[in-house]
Amino acid sequence: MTTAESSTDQRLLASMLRIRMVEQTIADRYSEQEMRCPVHLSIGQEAPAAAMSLVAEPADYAVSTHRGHAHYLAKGGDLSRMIAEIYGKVGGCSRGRGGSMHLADPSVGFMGTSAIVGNSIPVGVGLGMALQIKAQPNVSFVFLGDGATEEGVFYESANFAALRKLPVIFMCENNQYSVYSNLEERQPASRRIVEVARALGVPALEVDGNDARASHVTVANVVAQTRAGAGPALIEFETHRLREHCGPNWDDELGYRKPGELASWLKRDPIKALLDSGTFDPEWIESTTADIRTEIDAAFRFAKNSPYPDPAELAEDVYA
Ligand SMILES: Cc1ncc(C[n+]2csc(CCOP(=O)(O)OP(=O)(O)O)c2C)c(N)n1
Repeated sequence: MTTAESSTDQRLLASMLRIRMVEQTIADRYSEQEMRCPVHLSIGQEAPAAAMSLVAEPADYAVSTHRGHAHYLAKGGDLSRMIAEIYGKVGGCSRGRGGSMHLADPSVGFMGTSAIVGNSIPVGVGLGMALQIKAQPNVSFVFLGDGATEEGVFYESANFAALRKLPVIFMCENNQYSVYSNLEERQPASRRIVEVARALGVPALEVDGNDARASHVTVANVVAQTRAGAGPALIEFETHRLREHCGPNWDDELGYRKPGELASWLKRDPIKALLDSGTFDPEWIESTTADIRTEIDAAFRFAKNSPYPDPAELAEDVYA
């Protein structure tokens, strides 16, 4: 079966499996000490990215955060160049200067990620404005976490997007945590992100962010409306990161999660959930995972074989 003939379920599963296997490989090889930048894995949070991957067009834009591997891959970013970037090599998508938190591939509309929480939000809104000025029927996806909605720049950006009816879709992955602090410790219980967005004039929807099908339907509907001129929207995906905030490990022993919380989210793993609720041909799963494994192995080979940037070029492209 060719990709074009694949069912929606297969495309969602293939996208999530690819993201998961890439990040799992990063986690497995991190202790080799060759990836010398911090990594923020989104293992457990693959569904929103996969949903976007089925809907986004190459001419759409996307920006993301420190936790951006999934979004880069889902928007069509080159895997080999992402791994080389994490290895700090010149073949990386930012020529080895940025590492995991500074991924960009403008050739597929993936315009960047940033380590500064909230920093990429106005960039994504600006990209939406550019699309509107050029009367292009495309959208700008702005991935952000629940923590980023606490930054002032979120309010200014959402307000401006609403005021100008910009084609911007705020993809808020609410994993409840900002590093080690639960949303309950950071915001009044009565305050909901969707309501904050609505109060700013941005229509907002909530969806189970571990349900890939529901996430896909929601993103598809919202994108269709935005392409038709409805203006911005926010989608809040309820989800959970299964690994530590920064790094390859599990961290339940730190005790900041509520007792039993991780275990309950493990049961709701988005890949497991889709596998359990769909009918997938085992041979298709086997060949799909084998293809992904081959692609990942080639990407790590490319990264390892790429040279480090020339120290003489250290000050090039630096703006201060
Ligand atoms: C402006 C700024 N403040 C604080 C930090 C430290 N910091 C890095 S990631 C993070 C948590 C962000 O949480 P969220 O936006 O929900 O994303 P998540 O890590 O959950 O994906 C914080 C506070 C930072 N990098 N930038």
